[in-house]
Order: sequence, then structure tokens, then C-alpha cells
Amino acid sequence: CCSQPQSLGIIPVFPADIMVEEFVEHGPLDVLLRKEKGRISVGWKITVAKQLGSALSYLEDKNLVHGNVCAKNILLARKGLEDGSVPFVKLSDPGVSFTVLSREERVDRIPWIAPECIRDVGNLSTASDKWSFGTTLLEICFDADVPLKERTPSEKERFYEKRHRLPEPSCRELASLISRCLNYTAVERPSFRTVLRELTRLQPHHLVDVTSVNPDFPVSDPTVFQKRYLKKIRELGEGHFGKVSLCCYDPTNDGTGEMVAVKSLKSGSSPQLLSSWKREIQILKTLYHENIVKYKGCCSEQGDKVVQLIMEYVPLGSLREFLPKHPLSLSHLLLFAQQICEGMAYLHSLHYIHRDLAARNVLLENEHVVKIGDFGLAKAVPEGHEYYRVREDGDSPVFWYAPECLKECKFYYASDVWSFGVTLYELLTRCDPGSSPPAKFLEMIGATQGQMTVLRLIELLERGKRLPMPRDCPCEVYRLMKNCWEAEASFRPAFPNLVPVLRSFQEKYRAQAPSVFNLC
Ligand code: ACK
Repeated sequence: CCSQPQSLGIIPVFPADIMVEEFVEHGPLDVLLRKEKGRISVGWKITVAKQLGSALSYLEDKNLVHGNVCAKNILLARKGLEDGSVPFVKLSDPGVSFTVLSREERVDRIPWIAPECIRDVGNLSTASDKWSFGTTLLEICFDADVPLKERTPSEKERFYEKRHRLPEPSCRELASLISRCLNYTAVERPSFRTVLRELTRLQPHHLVDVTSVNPDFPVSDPTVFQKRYLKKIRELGEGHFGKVSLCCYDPTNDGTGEMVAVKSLKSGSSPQLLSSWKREIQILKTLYHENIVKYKGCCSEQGDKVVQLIMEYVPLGSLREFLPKHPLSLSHLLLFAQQICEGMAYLHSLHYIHRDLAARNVLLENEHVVKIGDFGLAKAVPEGHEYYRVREDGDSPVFWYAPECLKECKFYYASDVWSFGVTLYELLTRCDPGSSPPAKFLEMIGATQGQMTVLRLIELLERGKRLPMPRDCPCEVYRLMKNCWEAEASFRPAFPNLVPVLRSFQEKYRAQAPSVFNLC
């Protein structure tokens, strides 16, 4: 097909990982659209759309799926911007194979990727190319101003989950064609032959400006929750900023609502608390990981003031509540420990320190998945620093803290590793209240109060004392805890290194003890 770059072969001297393609002189379409913003005619855009439709119709006839249709992958052989000339585009190769994309990478491709491919790469088909074509048409209409580009991964995912619609151009014929391509039901999308026929029928001189957004279809924001549709089911507990409640969000009021966890900010909160609250929301918004609780949106009142943070509801509650009632096998506990490390490694890779890692803040999604669930004390580490210095006196969970946090209010990435060691201890004691870190430390230092507790705790840790080995805990697992409790922060392991160690322990102990996981 003349609208696709010619593949000239594969260089034989190397393993087959270099492909030589024809050179397409004027580069990607998105770059040109951005550069010439506002200066490109409707006729030019329709011509490009038709050429793209023609290339995709060719692939459709051959039963071939492209998998990555977007303006970046359309190359200009001729710009056609001068009077009397026409553009000529070629669809480029899709890049890395679709099947190797991680879920995060697939979510990153929203809104080009078809919704069915988020759930399962196996759903990729010609119908998915039709969705991507619809988004690419929008890109062309709006001069490469991509819808949802400022959105975080969880916001993007939610956009699809809630089946929201992308903005439409004011031109009715084009809007109708795009919206049929962007149909959430894959089989209802039109064939590329139909697309091509309709595009050919469009008369550029009859079209109004395609670059403007149709004001009759304002794009609703799926991350904005209306307070009146939030129905409280029950309270889940008390968080850093106020209550956490289970609510049903049901805007259509027909029983099809979704369960969400709602964190509310205490009324009359201090400016300090307000700024930590805003920080928690900002941090949570940017996170997207299997083992971190997902942000869904906010609910505002009194102007812009965000008073409620809406998160996914993690049904089985925290490990601290769950474990004492449901005895799990050792390998099962180690699986959870590994997942906590995976979530923490991700958090650290984004330069955040959690500062409050503890079993009470780890939530259980189902019998196989835990999620780190509270970011009330999380802080971004400033560029070029290895630690965060606390300025305000927070409600510090002292018994989970490393000596440098207690002594100097300095939080290193390795301070989270210390807290992970304490969390691992909690897991191995199955969160038995009698063996909790506060109970055990207070046994060692005697009953004290306030600042005295912290001073005695520092003294105890400096004498090399640590939490005892939990009952039935293998020595090597206790040794790992103690590694996390090295006095010198730089001697502690890093989260990415803990993951394979915990995986190997798990395999070892899985062979020895059958899972006794029982939710009843
Ligand atoms: O131990 P829990 O049952 O689990 O009680 C605490 C309480 O709210 C205060 O943090 C619970 N909680 C917090 N976030 C969520 C969530 N997203 N889903 C379910 N429960 C949650 C936590």
C-alpha cells in the first residue's frame, strides 16, 4: 500500500533486531500539527484522514492489526502546505510489540488504546485500530492537542472505566464519525471501508472549523464526585486527617453505583494539616501501581476547597484488623511482604518517602493482593537530596521509626526500609496485639510518656536492642528484619533488592507448609 513506509529488509549481520525502512522526509504528523497550529486548512486535514483511512482499510482487508495508530506514527512524505499541493502521509510501524506492554504502559496509551485492550492484550483486533483511528482524527482536528494529556494514569483508567466520552469537534459529520469509532462496544465500530466512504463524502468547503470543540458536549470529569450522590454506608475508621467512610457513589440513583472509600478532612483543620492533606492528594494522584491504593477523585465544596478524597474501596480492610482473625501460612505472609516491597520500590522510584509504613496502613484487596493504603505522611524528596527533613511536629508513629528519624527528624529512603522491617515483624506475629511493636518496646523501656518515650527508645536502639524474633519465625527471615534495622542507614537493603529475597523465601516455605488461608 503506497500509504505505508516500505520495509526494505533486515540487516543480516545482527540478530534480527534492526529493521531498515524508507526515509520519510518530513517526519511525524503530530510535530507538524503542533508547529503549524491554527494554520492548517480543513481540506488538508480531511485529505490526511482519508489517506490514513485508506492505509487502515488495506490492513483490514488483509486481516492485519496495526496496534499503535496515532499521529506520532504517521509520517509526512509531502507536507502539501503550499497552495495547489496536497499532503501525502504514510502510516509507520507500530514500534514494540503490543503483547509485551505492561499494564502501566497500556494505561499510558489512553486515549489511543482501545478500552478492551487495557484489560487484556489478547483483545487487540482491527476493531481496536478503529478506536485508535477515532482518537487520531481528534488529534488531527485539534492540532495534536491530545485529550487527557494532563491526566494521571489512575484518572485515565477511570475515564475508560466510567465510559466517558472524549471532546468532539464542532463539525457534526466528523463528530458523528469519530464518536462511532470511539464506541466502547468494539463490534459496533464502523469498518474502515465505511469510514473511508464517509470521509470521501465530506466536502471540506461545507465544513465549519473542525479545530473547535463542540460546546454542546462538555467533557465531564470522572474524577469530580458530587457530594449529593455519595451515600454513606458505614465508617471504616479514623485516618490522619479525619474519618474514612465506605460510601456508594450512585449519580444515576438506580442501584448501579460503585463502592468507594472516602477520606474526609476534619472541619476547622489547621493550615499545616490542610497542606499535608493537599500533598497526600497530589501524591496519590500520580501513583499507579498494583500494590498501591488507587485514587479515584475528589469532592469539593465551598469553592475550590477539596474536602473529600475518593479512593478505591479495598474490601478486606487493613492487615492489622485482618491477620489476627485469619491465620495465614508463612509463605502467604511472605507474599504480602514481597508486594509491600514492590509498592515501596515504585514509590521510591518516584522520589517519595512514605514515612508511615505499618501493617495498619496495608490494605487487603483479596487473598492474593495487598495495597499500601495511606499516604498522609508521605513526602516528596527534593531533587538532589537523599532525605527529607521534617519541619513540623507530626503525629509520629515512633515505634516504626529508624534512629535517624527519632534523633534528627531526617527521613531517608532507608528509613522506610526500617519501617518495613517492623511491618514484616507485625506480619510474622500475625498482628497479635500482645506482641505489637509498641507493646514489645514498652516492655523493654518501661512505661513512660511523651518525649521521654522517644528518648528511652533512642537509647535502647543505640544499645543495639531490637524487637524479638516472632514465634515460629525462621532465622533467615528474622535476619532479614534485622538487616532492615541496621543502625547505619546505608547498610540497610533497598526495596528492589528485597523483592527477590522474599520471593525465594516464599517458594522455600510454600513447599513446607500448605496455605491455611481461610476467609470464613
Ligand atoms: O483497619 P481498617 O479496617 O482499614 O481501618 C482503617 C481506617 O480506614 C482508617 O485508615 C480503613 N481504610 C482506609 N482506606 C481504606 C480503603 N481504601 N478501603 C478500605 N478501607 C480503608 C483502614
